[in-house]
Amino acid sequence: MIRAKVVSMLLFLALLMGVNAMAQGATGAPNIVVILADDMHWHHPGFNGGPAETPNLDRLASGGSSLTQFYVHSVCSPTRAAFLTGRYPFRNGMEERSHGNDVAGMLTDERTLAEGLREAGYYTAIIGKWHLGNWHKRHLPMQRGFDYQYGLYGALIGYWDKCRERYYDWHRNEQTLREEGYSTTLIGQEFAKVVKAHDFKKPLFAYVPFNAVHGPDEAPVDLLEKYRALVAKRPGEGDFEAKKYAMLDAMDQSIGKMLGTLEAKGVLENTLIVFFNDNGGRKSNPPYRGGKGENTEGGVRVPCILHWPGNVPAKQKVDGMMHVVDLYPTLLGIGGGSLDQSLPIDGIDMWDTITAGKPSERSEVVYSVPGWEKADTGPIAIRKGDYKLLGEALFNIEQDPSEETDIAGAHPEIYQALHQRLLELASERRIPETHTNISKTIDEPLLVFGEEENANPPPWLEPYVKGLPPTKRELQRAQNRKKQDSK
Ligand SMILES: [Ca+2]
Repeated sequence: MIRAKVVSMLLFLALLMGVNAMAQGATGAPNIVVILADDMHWHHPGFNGGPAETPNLDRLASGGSSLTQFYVHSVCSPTRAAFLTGRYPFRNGMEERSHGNDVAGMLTDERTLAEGLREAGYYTAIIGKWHLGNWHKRHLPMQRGFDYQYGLYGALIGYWDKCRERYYDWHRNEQTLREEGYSTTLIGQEFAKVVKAHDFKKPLFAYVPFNAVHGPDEAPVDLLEKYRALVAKRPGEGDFEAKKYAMLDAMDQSIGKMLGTLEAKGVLENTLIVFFNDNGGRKSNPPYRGGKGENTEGGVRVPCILHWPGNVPAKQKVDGMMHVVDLYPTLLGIGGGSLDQSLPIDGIDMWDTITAGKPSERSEVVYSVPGWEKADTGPIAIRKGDYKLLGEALFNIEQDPSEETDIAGAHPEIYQALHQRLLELASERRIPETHTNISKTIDEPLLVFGEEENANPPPWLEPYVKGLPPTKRELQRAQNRKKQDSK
């Protein structure tokens, strides 16, 4: 009897280990899911005390570690390029945003995190917003290390119509995709589909950059009504906040679907989930000053959460200074990838800082380097230790995180040294690709992003984009013409 019990227990253990080995994949590396928010305000999600209902993000935050000094760049493309290459935008050609109607993209000799993880045995998928070049094939995700692609190449699409102005921007595996629905919901659904279909003998790297809560401010009606009722009771808030809360709530619901799918597939326990925001929100980001497009803390200091039960401590705050470039070596390290590459890496592997209390080795963060007038990374800015040079001002971030007191006059030597350092870095800049309007490079009309897709558009596309209601810009133009005519 006892022996039978022991045998059945051993069998059970073997089975458990087998299941575990399967969940871990053949390489033993965890799945890595990186979820990115777009233009989220620091103080909007529940885990930062905000009124938007974000139970799923709150669950990740309380079950994982939160980085309290995690820095990005002040707008979309520079942050995304830094994340995927481990290198600052002044090196990878993405100081200037990839604009909507634009042929330029991230320099093609850069190695991406997706390439590194694929080399290490991962299946790599991007589900969401790319924004590192939306025209030439060489810039698109499937040429930059991703086995699977879904979502938009650029930015600013309508959440329902998937168009920026009258340019369509929704694709699966680099084919133009007609799909009804709200993009935030669709991204969560697509992730679920990919996870359900995936054989986890191979670990999964899924990069899931939502276009929420970036403009245009479009939210599902039921959520909008809910938050309009809420902001009516909150002095100083109005429709802007109601829409942003509603869009964030919708994103959180999609994240809930993602977590549920990983759980149902039995792989959540062996999945490292990273959540961060690409730049500060457009309005205010208290307790920090400023927001999107600025190098004040409100523009570049964003929430970052890591969640992997049993491997990343729960309910922990990690205060060491980090920059988004650090995720590249950190995630490659966890995934068993190589850091052997010709281009030098700015990132530092922060795994022991996040999980084992090791002090952060990062002493410098570079936000914006002088000498490139079209850079979208904002006024020159660099931080070294506690001090941050921001344009003509100097702040002690440790003592004055809200950047209220300019101490440049009191510390001319620090001010000079930081300027000098920025000039040194400027001499290391790599020249980006030339930004040119796509329409100037083609004879046929621009209907959809992706050069090959536009050359062979599906039959439904032209009537679809022509049938859309007038855009804000078109209405503006019509109004201007009217004014001209009446003169
Ligand atoms: Ca953004």
